[in-house]
Order: sequence, then C-alpha cells, then structure tokens
Amino acid sequence: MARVFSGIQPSGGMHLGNLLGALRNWAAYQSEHEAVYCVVDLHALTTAPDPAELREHTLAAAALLMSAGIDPERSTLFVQSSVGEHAELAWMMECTVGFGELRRMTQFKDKADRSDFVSAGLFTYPALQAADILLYDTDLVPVGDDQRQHIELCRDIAERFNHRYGDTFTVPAHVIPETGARVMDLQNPTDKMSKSLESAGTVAILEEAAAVARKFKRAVTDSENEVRYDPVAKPGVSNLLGILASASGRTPQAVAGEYTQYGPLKADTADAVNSLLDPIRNRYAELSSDPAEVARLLAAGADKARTTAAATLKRAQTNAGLLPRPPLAPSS
Ligand code: AQP
Repeated sequence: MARVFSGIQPSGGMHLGNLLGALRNWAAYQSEHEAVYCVVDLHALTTAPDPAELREHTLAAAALLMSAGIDPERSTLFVQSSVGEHAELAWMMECTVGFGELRRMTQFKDKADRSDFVSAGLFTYPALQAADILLYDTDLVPVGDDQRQHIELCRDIAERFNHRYGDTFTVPAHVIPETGARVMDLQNPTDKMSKSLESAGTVAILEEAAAVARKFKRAVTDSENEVRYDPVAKPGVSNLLGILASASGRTPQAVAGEYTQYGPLKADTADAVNSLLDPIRNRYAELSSDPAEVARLLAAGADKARTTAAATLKRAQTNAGLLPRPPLAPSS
C-alpha cells in the first residue's frame, strides 16, 4: 500500500484554502493508502509564536484535523515535536541541500519580506520539511500548489543523499488537486488565502455561517458583468468559480456556464462552502471540549510514528558514516 504523508502548521485560524487544498484530500487518502499526518509545531517556531498560544493552537489543529475527517484509528496522526527524529534528520538534510537552492524558495522570499525578524529556521524550513517527509518512506505528499516548489526540492535532496550515500530514502511525489489547489483571498484575489495575512478576505473553517456568507457577499470581483473563468484577467470571479467547483466536485468552466451575474454566484458559493463547513464545525465543538482525549490520541499516534521514523533515521545515519549510538549509561 502506498504511503501518504502531509503536515500543517498550528498557526491558528485554519482556513478554506487549507481545507480545499489539503485536508479534504488527506481524509480521502485514508481508505486506500497508509496515511501519516502531522501537526508541524517545529515549523511554527520559525516565527516565534507566543508559547501558550502555540500549545493551544497545536491541540486545536489536531482537533480540527479529526473534525475534517482524519481518523486517528486509520491514520497515524501526531505532533512533530513529539518525534525527536524530525529535528535530528533535519540537520542531515541541511547538510544535503544547497544554500542557493534554499535562497530560490519563493515562500521564503514572500515571508521574509513580510517579517521584521527573519530567523535562520525560516530559511532552512524546507530542510526540516524534507526530514518530515523522508522519515516515513513517503510515496505521495498531498499539498496545495504553494508547496509544489518545496516538495520538488525534497525530491532533489532525497536523490542527492541517495547518490552520495547509497539507497536510503524513498523519493516522494507531490499530489496537487485539480481544483482548490490555490484558493485566493476574497479581498485581494491575487494573493493566496493565508493564515498569517489576517485579511478580511480569509474564510476560517470555524467561522460562523453568517460571517462566511457576508465575506462571500463582499468578495472583490471586477467592474465587468461577465461570468468567465480567467484567473489572470478576472482573478476575483475565477476564485469564486474555483471554490464553488471544488466544493461541488465540478470544473470551474462548467460552473461558469451556469451563471450570468455575480450576485447569485457569490450566494451559491457561500452556501456550498457552508455545507462543507457545517459538519466540521459541529464535530469540532464536540472534540474541542475534551482536550485530554485529543492529547491521548496524539500520544498514541506519536508512538506509531516513532517506529518508522527511528528505523529511517538509523539507516540514514549509518549510510552517512555516523557511528552507532552507544547505549545510555545506567544512572548512578
Ligand atoms: N490558499 C491556499 N489554497 C490551497 N491550499 C493551501 N494551503 C495553504 N494555503 C492554501 C495548503 O494547506 C496545507 C497546510 O498549509 P500550512 O499551514 O502548513 O502552510 P502554509 O502554506 O504556510 O499555510 P498558510 O495558511 O499560508 O499559513 P501561513 O500564512 O502561516 O503561511 C499545505 O498543503 C498548503 O499547500
């Protein structure tokens, strides 16, 4: 059975882009694949979040993944920092990736431009991400389009390591959905919808239905009056068509053929999105009332993850020439 791995940052306010670009597909993979999913809290440290908020957001992210259909019995669901092998393999990945390769990552450039303090961790983020993926002998990585460049770099890192030290890692492929891969901000439809932008055009998964409807009603379109799918010339309208297509399992072009005015398109998109979000919001209300149970499920997931991660790390260390780790001396 092919193995799938993906992760999400616990940066708070998970949004419609995360759902359509990633989470929905993660849930679908559970039936015919071995699925490993991770709340990547070490990645969140790159922007120095408040510690209490990070703890809260990590548990909330896990509860939200479960609410969106990730079943901890069928998948391995855990928190990245609970499995120490991620940070350990990341160093070996940093020694395998080139400085110039990291410098070309567009997400680093975007985030660095928006930050007062740019940590070295933000720069080496793709090396830790490669460790996350490669530790699990991953075949497929379902992600949104913004992660395409990182997963391609992860493939290059795996191939370089295998070339240097012999066959060590499975070389993974990304899987990017045909619709919903790049959900744009409703107010600035040339920017991707994002947790960190704090824009009125971001639709949070847990937002109330009425607020979601209002955001779609106010979505920026254009001064024409023609419903047509053309992301370059008509980014706002095309974003709405893409969202409605993704939420209803059609193509944006087919959806465009059903509308002649922007108002009904906005209203139907809001309804389709609320139908997707309703069951998630309801399940989240139940799960989030029992954080101890969420923590228990995550601990069981970390136990499962550790077995595979430890074997892969050991293989990588041995192949690279690191000595076997001596057993711990008995404590006096
Ligand atoms: N706008 C989007 N459209 C489609 N997919 C998206 N993803 C993120 N934004 C969109 C996908 O969601 C998964 C988890 O993302 P993440 O939180 O790990 O990283 P991110 O890309 O950094 O997400 P954000 O929301 O943009 O967070 P910030 O603002 O903190 O950077 C990934 O598969 C991603 O492709």
